[in-house]
Amino acid sequence: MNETPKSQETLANLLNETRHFDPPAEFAAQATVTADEYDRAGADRLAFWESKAERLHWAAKWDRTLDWDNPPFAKWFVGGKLNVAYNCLDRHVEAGNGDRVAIHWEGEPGDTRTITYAELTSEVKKAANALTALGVTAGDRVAIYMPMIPEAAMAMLACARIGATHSVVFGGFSVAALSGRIQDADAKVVITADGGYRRGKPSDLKGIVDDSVAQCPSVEKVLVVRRTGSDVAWTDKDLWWHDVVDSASDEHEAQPFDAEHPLFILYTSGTTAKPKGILHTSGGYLTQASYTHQAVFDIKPDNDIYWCTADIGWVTGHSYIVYGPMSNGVTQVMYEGTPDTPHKGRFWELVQKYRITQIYTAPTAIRTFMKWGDDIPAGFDLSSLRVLGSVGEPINPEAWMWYRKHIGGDRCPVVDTWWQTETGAMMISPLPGVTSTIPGSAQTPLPGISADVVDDEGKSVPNGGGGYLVLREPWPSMLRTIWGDDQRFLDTYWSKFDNMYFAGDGAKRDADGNIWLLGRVDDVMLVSGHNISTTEVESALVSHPKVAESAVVGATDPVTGQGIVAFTILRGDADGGEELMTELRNHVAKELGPIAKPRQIMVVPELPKTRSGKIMRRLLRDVAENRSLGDVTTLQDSAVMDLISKGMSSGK
Ligand code: 6R9
Repeated sequence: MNETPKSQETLANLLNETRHFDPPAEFAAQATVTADEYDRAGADRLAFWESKAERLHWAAKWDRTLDWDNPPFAKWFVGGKLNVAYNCLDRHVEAGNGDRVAIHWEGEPGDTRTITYAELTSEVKKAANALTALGVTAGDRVAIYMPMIPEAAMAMLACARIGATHSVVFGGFSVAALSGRIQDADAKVVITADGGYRRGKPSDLKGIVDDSVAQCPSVEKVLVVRRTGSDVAWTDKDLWWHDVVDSASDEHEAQPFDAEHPLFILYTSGTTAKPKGILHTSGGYLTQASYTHQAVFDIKPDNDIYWCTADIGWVTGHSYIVYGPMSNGVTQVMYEGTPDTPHKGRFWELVQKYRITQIYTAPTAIRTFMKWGDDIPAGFDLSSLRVLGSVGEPINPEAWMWYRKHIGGDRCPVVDTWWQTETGAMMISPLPGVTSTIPGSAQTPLPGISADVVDDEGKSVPNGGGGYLVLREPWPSMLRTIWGDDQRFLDTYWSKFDNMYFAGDGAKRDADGNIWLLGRVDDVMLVSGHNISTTEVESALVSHPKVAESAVVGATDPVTGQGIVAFTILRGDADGGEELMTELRNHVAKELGPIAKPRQIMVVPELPKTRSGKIMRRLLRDVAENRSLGDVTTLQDSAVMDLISKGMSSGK
């Protein structure tokens, strides 16, 4: 009972996954990226990344690929100069592709806009001129607090074009979150809108900006896009976007900036502490965002219609709505609203309408679609789809299988992509034309990436072992520091192990060396001396046909140290009586072994999630241990916690 916990002690089940899916022969035959990329990257990693940097336009070539003289402070493509916005816009127009649609935008109420690369270039040039006229110069910070409208991407690209560093704050965050982020970055200008549509209602963005700016003396001007036409209060710092941008000149020559010029700051909230301003720079970031987007989605800009369902306020929106897709010159769909407005088939209606070829979404969305039922996607023509991507959390094997079957028609490769705000771009993922995919595993570091799973001492674990996910070598799109806090950068990521980046995620290797992500190490449970990952117990529950979604936490237990408590959403009309609870507990024991049998299973209507869809287990631990709730400011819907706590106290 009192054995010392070892990170390499693992449960067997996820490693026993025997299902795998080879890329279809026709897909492999036309794939943009082939198996030899791994060989080339393995033979000479820096030469490989140079060849990927060469996919971009450089005004001056670099003279050193990587400067790692002062680790962990990396410099990539040293001496090189480029303009990130030029790479995403003008060069496609100059290559004769100006008439290609850049964005098919769909508003939640059903209004649409179609914007070509030529039009987008011209709008961004105007916005760049307008920002310059407002006194924004290279190196200044600009906060962007916007709904999912094309102007959000235009604002980011206009900043990039003039070398201003953008800090996008998710348009659902509070005054406290927005003002804290504006202050931390000392932003000079805020770009926002009068509102945006979510679930049929206009959101109030401008009011939150007003209250935030009142606490932020650094802000000189606020630029407001008109989206909903709602009445908004007006201050002497405010300017309408349509007044200053529409009248600006559409002539603007992009100046090249240093490869290490700061491109953006993006705040990650972490669990409790002050948000960390993750700093990304230009040349290395764009190189990896662009290459991974092309390789992992098999992008063919002449034919594809790509759709990433993330919000622009998250890193996924930065790298896989703006910089990756636009540097590749592909056509994409951008959607303003929620998946159930006005009906639960909205996503699939969009796939059918635009003949979408690649979709990139999150496990939380996939599990929600599973819960809503197979017949909803079955009512739409999804035959245009070629590749299905997942990001944000470990994807349970059953959710992966559902995605493949009901969305991908058993035809499309599923790519589970592991990465973080800090990594800037994808790090571990199958390649759709190369990898034989396995449900639930992100599998293999991408070419040029050195990921590993290590034990407490930092030694690689053998196949079959588990431990911590680390990155052994610097990568082009790595964070450069935490804005204004180098020491915190060192402490958070580089102090646990020597010369390795600590990602904060637990992971395992299966018998063939495939990597399985097991969730944040803070969430790992310790039951009778055994480390058990929340992900594994959740996946075991989701593999039961009556369970749609589950979140598992360890609650203090006088006998076992921690006891496993599972919060579970049932599928369709399943009834959550005692009998089913016993069946589910036994199901987990059968799948994972008796040690993983939950002490208690609670049926709940919803789970607490962050606004980017990650389960907030910390709050469930508070409920399971009868504590008052900790910080709920990043919660998507705070009413959810009342529902869960009520169910708990009535013993349901
Ligand atoms: C891109 C993004 C990062 C954390 C990361 C991990 C989890 C993301 C995942 C995944 C398992 C995947 N995560 N992708 N876990 N499999 N494919 O989500 O960035 O918001 O910074 O979150 O998300 O725990 O450490 P970010």
